[in-house]
Amino acid sequence: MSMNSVSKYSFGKVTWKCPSNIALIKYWGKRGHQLPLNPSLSITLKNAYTVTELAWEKGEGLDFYFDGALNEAFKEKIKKYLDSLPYSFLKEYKFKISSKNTFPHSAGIASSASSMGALGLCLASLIKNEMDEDFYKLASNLARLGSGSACRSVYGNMASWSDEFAIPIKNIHENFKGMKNSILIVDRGVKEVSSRAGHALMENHPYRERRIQRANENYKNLNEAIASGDFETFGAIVEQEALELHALMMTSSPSFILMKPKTLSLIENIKTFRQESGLNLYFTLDAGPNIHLLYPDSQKDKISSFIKEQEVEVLEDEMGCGPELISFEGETYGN
Ligand code: 2P0
Repeated sequence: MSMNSVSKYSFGKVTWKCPSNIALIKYWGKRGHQLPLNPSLSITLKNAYTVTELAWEKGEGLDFYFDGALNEAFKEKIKKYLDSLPYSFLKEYKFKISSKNTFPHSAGIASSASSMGALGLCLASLIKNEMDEDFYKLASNLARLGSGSACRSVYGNMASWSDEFAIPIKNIHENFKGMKNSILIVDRGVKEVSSRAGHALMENHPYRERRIQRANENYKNLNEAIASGDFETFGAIVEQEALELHALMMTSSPSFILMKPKTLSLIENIKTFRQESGLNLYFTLDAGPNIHLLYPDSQKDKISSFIKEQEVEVLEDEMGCGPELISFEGETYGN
């Protein structure tokens, strides 16, 4: 991928819709510049997404609107990000970015994944003029430089990430088509320890090397389960990864705990329900206390009564088909 591409557009605007994603194999810890310690794999969501419009013209400066209002805090973050990108010609543009999410900021859904995914796609539209396979690699790379987990959001269904950009998972058994993701909201509060700080604590973590091995094993076995349609093996690996992520947090120095008592009681209920019903109901956790339930579309009716009994707020989501280009307008030089 050329780092010297120059957009042929002197002014224009582009709008992308990009969903969030939930990791099944967890990215936890970095190497080099925004590269992951271990491979990760995620499901792209459908209902939780960001819509971002990027408008540009010759000049300099940046305005950032979030939910229709100028947002200085986001602007500073995005300015740093744009300045860090290996495309010096971006400095010749004045940008206006307008972004909105379908989900509340503190709902326990990773907003950096969909928002940096959407911005990465917008920038890729400015930099590269053809939406081929390389376009998505470029968008994924740009998203990664903003937030690691975002690089997986530029593809539908499932994606994996181990280097500069994520790639789509090609071989997905039909048992996983339309897989549900119901998010049980345990706590909407702001996390006590950010993911950025959590990643940094992997640097000198006592289980660092074993974690890298384990994630690689889990990654390989999960890919096989996804290809063969083995929902039981899929669920066992996914739950193990979720708990290992939180075990890594608990064994960091300093240690931290993001689960709440309610998280643990819900996990107990899920396990009991699974044993008693024989249904394929599994959970994963993000870097927070909320529970992401995963289950086949074909079992949703029986599982919905279990969910209701938990008496918690629920956000309904499912595996989705990925980002969408909403509009593009560009004027070429000399026009
Ligand atoms: C993931 N998480 O794979 C893991 C699992 C949370 C738990 O990636 O510093 O916001 O922006 O690259 O992507 C959260 O970290 O971190 C995360 P940055 P990010 O989704």
